[in-house]
Amino acid sequence: MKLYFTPGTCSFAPHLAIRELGLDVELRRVRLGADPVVVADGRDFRQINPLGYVPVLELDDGRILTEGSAMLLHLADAHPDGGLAPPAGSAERDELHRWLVFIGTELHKTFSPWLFHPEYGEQAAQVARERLFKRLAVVERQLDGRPYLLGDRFGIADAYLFTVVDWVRPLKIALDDYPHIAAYLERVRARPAVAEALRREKTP
Ligand SMILES: N[C@@H](CCC(=O)N[C@@H](CS)C(=O)NCC(=O)O)C(=O)O
Repeated sequence: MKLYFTPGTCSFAPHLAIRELGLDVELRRVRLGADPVVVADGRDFRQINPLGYVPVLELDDGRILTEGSAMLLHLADAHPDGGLAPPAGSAERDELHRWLVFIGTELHKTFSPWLFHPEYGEQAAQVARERLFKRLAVVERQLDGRPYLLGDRFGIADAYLFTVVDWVRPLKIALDDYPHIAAYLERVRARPAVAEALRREKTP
């Protein structure tokens, strides 16, 4: 399995799930931009993902998966003993799907591109921040009394939530009004798999 990734981006979510599951993976670093390239060999990354974005997961059978949530579900379902997702057909699984879609559409795509690209202008960033705060309030309520998004157990939704909400750090967004989220980020950050994934991304 190969993971095309860029440090500091949403590709950390499938990477974290891979480390939580203790799987082997070859990391391929991608330099994003107008002409994204695979750093190791200078290949045009659009040959792998025509839209030029990470993450991309290349499976051992040669299949290429794009879309982080699809990768997370694939990883959890291929390794059910890892306990990163509730079984298909359960009410908990419905909740997982709901949260993955919420994180992808309401959080991830509010943070990025609007808060990371100054070229959109301060007005767009302000609208995005207001949108984000309303959505963080929903997460804050969910985390009240729950160590992880779906309850007592870390799962793939947490890999994704941690990855995107931790962008408050580079963006210098204070979490004073969101104490449960702040505690949650530290709880997830303390997991050995996070340290392992960060270490591997420095020296892939
Ligand atoms: N829908 C994709 C979005 C992935 C995405 O937004 N990737 C960002 C990094 S967080 C990226 O590579 N952006 C560069 C670009 O779009 O050119 C997914 O959920 O996997």
